[in-house]
Amino acid sequence: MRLAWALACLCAVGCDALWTSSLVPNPDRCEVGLVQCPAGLVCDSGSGRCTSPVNQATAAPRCGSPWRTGTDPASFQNLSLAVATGTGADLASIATGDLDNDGQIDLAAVSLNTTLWSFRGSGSGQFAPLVMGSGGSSPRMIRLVDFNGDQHADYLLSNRTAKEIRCTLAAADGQLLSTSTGAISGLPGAFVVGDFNADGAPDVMTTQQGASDLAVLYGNGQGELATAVNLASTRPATVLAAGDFNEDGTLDLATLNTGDVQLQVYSNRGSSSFMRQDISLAGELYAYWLTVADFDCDGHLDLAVATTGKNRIVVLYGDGGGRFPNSVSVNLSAEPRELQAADLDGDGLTDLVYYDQYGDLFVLPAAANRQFPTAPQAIAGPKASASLQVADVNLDGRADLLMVHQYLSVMTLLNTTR
Ligand SMILES: [Ca+2]
Ligand SMILES: [Ca+2]
Ligand SMILES: [Ca+2]
Ligand SMILES: [Ca+2]
Repeated sequence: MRLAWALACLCAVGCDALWTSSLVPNPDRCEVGLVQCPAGLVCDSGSGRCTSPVNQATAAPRCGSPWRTGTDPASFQNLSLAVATGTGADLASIATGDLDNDGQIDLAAVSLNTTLWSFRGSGSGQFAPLVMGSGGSSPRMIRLVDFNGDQHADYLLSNRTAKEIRCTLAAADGQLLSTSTGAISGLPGAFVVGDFNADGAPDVMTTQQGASDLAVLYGNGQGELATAVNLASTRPATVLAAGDFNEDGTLDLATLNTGDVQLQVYSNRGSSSFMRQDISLAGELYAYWLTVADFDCDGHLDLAVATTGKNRIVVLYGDGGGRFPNSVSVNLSAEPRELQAADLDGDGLTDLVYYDQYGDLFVLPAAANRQFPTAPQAIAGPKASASLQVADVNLDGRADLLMVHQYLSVMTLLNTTR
């Protein structure tokens, strides 16, 4: 942890560097807990660079140097965290972030009975209870993002029965402070956080069931969200991912609606204007999930889409101009569900991880030249039921996995790849 492996893989990105703390400090280089960043910046553990809190959440994933010492497939150690949710109160969503600003990754979870829990990370992959509070009516999704720029994460929530996005500020010790809400026209489904108007403060892009399909809520940097702006000419969506696909410096959006055979890419033209591009998934039946990363190390963001019916993962390679002219598809053994990207086997290339309709987890390792030479590799252990996340919870430079297990507990899979 102290030396070479202190760099983390977070937010579905690959590690891009391997160095030790003995190197000459570079002003924009950092290591979580070891080399501090200047005031106002935070250490992006994925890249090892000091960055604004907003850009940390949306920085383009990169390919990087290998960190493994052998050639074995990715392997994991199971750690289970029981969460007392109460009868019938399924865990709905989990999120990671540093709530108490101690440099360790903390965990938050919400269940359908309105309860919000947070857990303090020990740095070893274990979590201890930190705070319990209300997540509002029937929480659906939670994310941890610093919404008021005080260097520690706040709670961002959507609910199944309220036409709003909630932001609950956290104190320096993770305790819940004030809650503000941003009104939207329909019920929120998925949302994604990013700086869509490039003012340095994080914003929220959300779906709205039963209303104009997508809306953006601009953050004021103080922990408040402005009333939503409905986007014109959008399509229904169930999964959102953000990235600068045309490399013009503005954050764009990719969406899919589960069951469609196409996805949408929205190029951000500023002033809440987004130009829609429909991308047909030729030869597929139903799109289910998507994630964003640079899978072929050409510096351009790509899209990975999980499809059902024919049960495949389709990787669409971006050209850096907002188009995705080439693709590769991989056959799976069962229907995929949630899909995430990270370098899980430590070879420097960004891999895919997903769970299927049975809850079984698989890693699909990437190789050079857009190859996926092996079939998806099953990860032995408990089954996943929701909210698959990637974070380096023990800060050893290896991307770990977190997920809801049987709607009752949070399963952490520590990456033990050598
Ligand atoms: Ca852009
Ligand atoms: Ca690429
Ligand atoms: Ca890899
Ligand atoms: Ca780790």
